[in-house]
Amino acid sequence: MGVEPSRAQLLDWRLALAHTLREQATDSWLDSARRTREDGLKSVNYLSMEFLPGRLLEDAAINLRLRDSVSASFDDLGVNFADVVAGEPDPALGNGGLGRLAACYLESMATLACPAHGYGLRYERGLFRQHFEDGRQVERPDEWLTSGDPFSLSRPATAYAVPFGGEVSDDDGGTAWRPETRLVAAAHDTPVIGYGGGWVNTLRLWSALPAADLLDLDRFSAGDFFGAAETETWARTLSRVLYPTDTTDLGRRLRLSQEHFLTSASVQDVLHRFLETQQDLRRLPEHAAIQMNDTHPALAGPELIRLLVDEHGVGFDTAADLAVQVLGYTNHTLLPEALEMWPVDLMRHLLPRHLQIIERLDQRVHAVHGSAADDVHLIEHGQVKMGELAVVTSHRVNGVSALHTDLVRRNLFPHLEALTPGRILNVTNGITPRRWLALANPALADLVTETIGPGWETDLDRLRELEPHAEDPNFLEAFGRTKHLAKHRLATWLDEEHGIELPVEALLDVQVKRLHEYKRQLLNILWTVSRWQRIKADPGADWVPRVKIFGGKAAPSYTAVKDIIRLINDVGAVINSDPETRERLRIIYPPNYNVTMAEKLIPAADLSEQISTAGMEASGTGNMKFALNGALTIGTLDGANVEIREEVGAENFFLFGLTADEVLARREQPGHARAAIEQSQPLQDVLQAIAEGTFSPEEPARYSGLVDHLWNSDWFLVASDFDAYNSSQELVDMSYRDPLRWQRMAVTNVARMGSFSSDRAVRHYMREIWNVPPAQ
Ligand code: 26W
Repeated sequence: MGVEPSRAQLLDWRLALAHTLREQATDSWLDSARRTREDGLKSVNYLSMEFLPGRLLEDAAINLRLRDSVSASFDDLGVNFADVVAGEPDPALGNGGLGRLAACYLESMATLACPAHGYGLRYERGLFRQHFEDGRQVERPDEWLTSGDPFSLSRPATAYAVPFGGEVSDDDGGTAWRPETRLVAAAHDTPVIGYGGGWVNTLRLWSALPAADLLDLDRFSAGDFFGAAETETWARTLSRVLYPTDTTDLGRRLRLSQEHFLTSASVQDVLHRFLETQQDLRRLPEHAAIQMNDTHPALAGPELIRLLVDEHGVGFDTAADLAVQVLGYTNHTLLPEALEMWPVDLMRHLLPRHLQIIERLDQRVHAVHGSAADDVHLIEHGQVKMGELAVVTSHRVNGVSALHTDLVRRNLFPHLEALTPGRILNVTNGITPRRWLALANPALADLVTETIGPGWETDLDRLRELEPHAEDPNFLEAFGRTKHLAKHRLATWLDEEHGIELPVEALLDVQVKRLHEYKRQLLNILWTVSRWQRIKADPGADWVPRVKIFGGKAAPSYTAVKDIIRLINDVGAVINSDPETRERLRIIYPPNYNVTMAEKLIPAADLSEQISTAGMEASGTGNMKFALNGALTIGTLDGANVEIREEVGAENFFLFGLTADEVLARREQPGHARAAIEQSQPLQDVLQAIAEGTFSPEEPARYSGLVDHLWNSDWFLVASDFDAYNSSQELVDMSYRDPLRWQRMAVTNVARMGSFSSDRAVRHYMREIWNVPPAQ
């Protein structure tokens, strides 16, 4: 860094650490790439519009097995390792579950020595920074690159031209696409270090640059300076910002351009790397697998076909068959508003050649399957259906939990399932135990190693060996101490970062995830008001002190949940300042929930809130992180909750609520919400208080719309599940009053989380989808 150690600032030490760790990883990084090339190993290409890697340096030190020596070295230098890594930005290049899953999977692929590239966009601005003003969410830009990106390398020699717009013409020489413009995709590589450092893969993020010759000199010399720079401006805009929504398909031209930019640059790079060692394109499926992380990269099919046909002279049918063999598609949501559909006109304007290919694929499905495919349409009502396109161009389609995959088969793609039975399979999500236990919860990680020995980090099923210790009071004592330590670490962090005081002796009841009506943060805050009212009604009772911790961002345009954020903060303002109750009930909502905050919050939690309307949370992965860190779950039979409960045992899980089928039935009942409210006095009392402005005295009617909506609509069945949720919460209190019982349940949860390792999930993909043999 060209800095005197004696004069170095924390930032200098952090940049120096990044370069030092990257250097430590470089030999394996080069060796992994060489072995893949020279041994002709098949490699995986994971295409995702989102990656949420979190801070990289401490994780890299752990995976290089250098954490202790790095912190010791800093001690020798009189520098605090924790302060050095605390300054590292948390690249928010994703919205939530989908982006974090991609990061866990990349780390597991490297740990399993599965040759792989992650492909994404290097947004200059990640997901907005969340602030609260007067209890309301305010979004601020996230300039994560200002303090540099020292762990990655820009690859000026690796760049591809990505065409947009223009015309396609058919002549006897075949089809020619004359694009209106081209943008340049420039590569930035970040090493993905496997645990142990023996294998290192690459996360390649593209940023958009104007093609050199794009400054329109004619328009420039004609004085039309803006016109001249238009394409340049557009280029800079393309990889400027991540779309901050994780449920609504906004159908914006820029979003489609970003998706095309990602898939085209990535597929071109996959073909380029293949042709480095191979000639016969028909052998591509033996050397490359491409996984589409939801429909956002679903243009990968048409793009691969385009390149094979237009640039490599392969026949259309051969190209289409090759694409199916190479591609896999993972679906992460059933929400209708999240299923991407692109207007045919927009596709024709931006990607005329791709539209042509999609139309031909649609014809081909009908030619091949005849009337059996009558209900299959890649284009319908003037919209290109990206889900159907992804399925038709993939040899395997998977859901992300057993329940979700069943619903994908039955409700989302029943006609496609019928066409090709067995194409849709389940691969339940997973999480990496390196970041979510070894890094986030060192005290518990050390206790596990002391108790069952090392090695669990890459063989998580070994946690089962903890189970017998659940009967040992000394072990339970030690286990309890790790939770207490995590609570104190959180208290220090909340105080330093947010000036928030945390009562560490209380039951920490945590709900952290994106704000969405189906995740039912509303049910949680309504129950909290009810608990407050009951404490005030009976202050002498033996209430279990609780802290309700919320965390999560709302998509900027999602007003309904922005009201819920405000309600949580408004209720918090009243309850936290109520002398009668504040020692027994508190609400904490630190702004700007992200991977780093999750690493602080999750190890400290006693109770994990996984309370979505059954059938709507595809899987969840936070649920797994909490259980792995010894929190007990209160939840519905939704997503991976179902499988977590099967693993940990019904007696170690606080279940409540309607099942997915009961939800569908209840929605059919007119006035189901009113009926549920009228049956629940506690809920009526809560809605009464909110409606009359108890938490918004300066604007009593602030939440009247929200309350009306509950009485008259309640699509997410908050009212119908309220009493069951309340009874389950009382069971939680009862269990918590018996610390040994609670600890036993908590230890059993930890011991039974082995199958939710992302190593298990990636091995499943390697075997059933990517057909990549485990590395020697
Ligand atoms: C088009 C806008 C958009 C952007 C992102 C639509 C949908 C998404 C994602 C698919 C939403 C998402 O993150 N889904 C979550 O994926 C996780 C990983 O599989 C699951 O665990 C969560 O249940 C699911 O909500």
